[in-house]
Amino acid sequence: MTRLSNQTLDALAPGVERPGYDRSALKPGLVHLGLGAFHRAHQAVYTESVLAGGDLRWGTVGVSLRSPDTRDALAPQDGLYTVAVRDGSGDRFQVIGGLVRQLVAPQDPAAVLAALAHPDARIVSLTVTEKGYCHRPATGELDEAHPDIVHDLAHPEAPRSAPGFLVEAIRLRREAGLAPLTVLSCDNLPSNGHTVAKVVRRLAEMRDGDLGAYVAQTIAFPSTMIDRIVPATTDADRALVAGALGLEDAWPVMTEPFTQWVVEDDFPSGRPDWASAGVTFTTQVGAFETMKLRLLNGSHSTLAYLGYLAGHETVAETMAAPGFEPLVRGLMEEEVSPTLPELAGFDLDAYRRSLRERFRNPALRHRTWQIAMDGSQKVPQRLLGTIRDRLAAGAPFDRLALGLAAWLVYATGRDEAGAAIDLRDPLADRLKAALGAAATPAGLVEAALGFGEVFGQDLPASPAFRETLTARVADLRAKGAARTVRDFAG
Ligand code: CS2
Repeated sequence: MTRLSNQTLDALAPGVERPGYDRSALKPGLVHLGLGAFHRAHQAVYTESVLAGGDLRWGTVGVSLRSPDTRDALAPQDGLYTVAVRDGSGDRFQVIGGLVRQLVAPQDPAAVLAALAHPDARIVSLTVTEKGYCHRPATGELDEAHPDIVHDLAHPEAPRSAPGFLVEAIRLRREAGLAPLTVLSCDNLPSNGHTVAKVVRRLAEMRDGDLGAYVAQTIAFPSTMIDRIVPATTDADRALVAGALGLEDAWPVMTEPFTQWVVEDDFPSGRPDWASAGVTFTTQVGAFETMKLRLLNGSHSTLAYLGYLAGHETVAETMAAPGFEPLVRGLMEEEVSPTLPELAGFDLDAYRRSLRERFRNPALRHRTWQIAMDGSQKVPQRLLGTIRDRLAAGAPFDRLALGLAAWLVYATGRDEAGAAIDLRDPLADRLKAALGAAATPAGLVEAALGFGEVFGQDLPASPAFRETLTARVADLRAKGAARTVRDFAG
């Protein structure tokens, strides 16, 4: 089958949306670090609509920080790829044209720095996942002993980490007298702008005090809340997209109709008119972020660990199993919502309902295993912050504790039948060794609480926390996840 490319765009099946502007006139105004499916199905779609409106300053140079796979798939397609939007009622296909170049950082760090130091560049955005910030999840401080950070201090001209690239790019632009880049984190972290600012400032300061001061005074780090469910693409998805396009696309992205982007408006060097594409600009990003992390991602992780242990492959399958829907509903309504900051005029009830509907989307195969990845980096902002607030209020948190208990069981690296779990986490080896060796629920909790970078100092010192968590681990060990969830629903 013919491959999607500039040459073959005219052969696309009618009904597939495509770029109507002159791609060769695009300027590289945006550099994106972390060219994964999420970016391609979210920020890139908003930007595409700005390009369609005629402002061609905002082409994107996409950078993969690790693997060449995305570049290898998209380069032969001139950077074109498809976003397939799916739910139970139908599919929509859009070919995105805004990606002007794809770079692979480990192969050519100098090319990445050149893109970041290009006079046309204005914004560097990031979807590098939680672990890409090289911070300590419990405190948000730069992990100064992180091997990539140690490397980047020794070899600042050929960085490996996202903070390393940002600091060197900021230095190069300053030296060349260019407009400062705005750094736009689009990862699921609380106050993601503050988080990235903190690590970048610290790293700059460690290189040179003057550069640290320049970062603190000059660089803007707006916070954002980003939301769209984007499961990993499968071969079946590729076949479906090829059928719809009449052309082969080696790496389309699959997503849901829902999309949301809430951004703090702090772009001293300019930005695309994303508001015209549906982005909300507000000073209240923090409240949106907390709401989304605790309701959506907190429920997602709970469904992922419990669902995986109960033998369910996808989120939709998990939602359909007995007890899960009421568990998630109770988690959101009774345990999470009372901890959320006020958002005037926001219909929280409709939001919670739409989340449950999105989790049930039958057209997306969102694997529990995919969401279960990197628990040590996700659990602090998804579950532990909420638990802290519940503890402070003297309020119950049994469902939150059940989700967390399921992570502990999952992180032992053995499922309920004793089979090995493919545990993906930067702390995987340490977690498996420490948790896998525990013989009792209390021992498992004790071993887990030894991970101070996840639990901090306060939670291990709370008897109520230990007790509730131990009781939920005991439930899972005695009855298994499926029964425990069913019993919880009453
Ligand atoms: C998910 C998120 O994989 C995960 O951890 O919880 O990627 C989730 O799908 C997005 O945050 C939705 O916006």
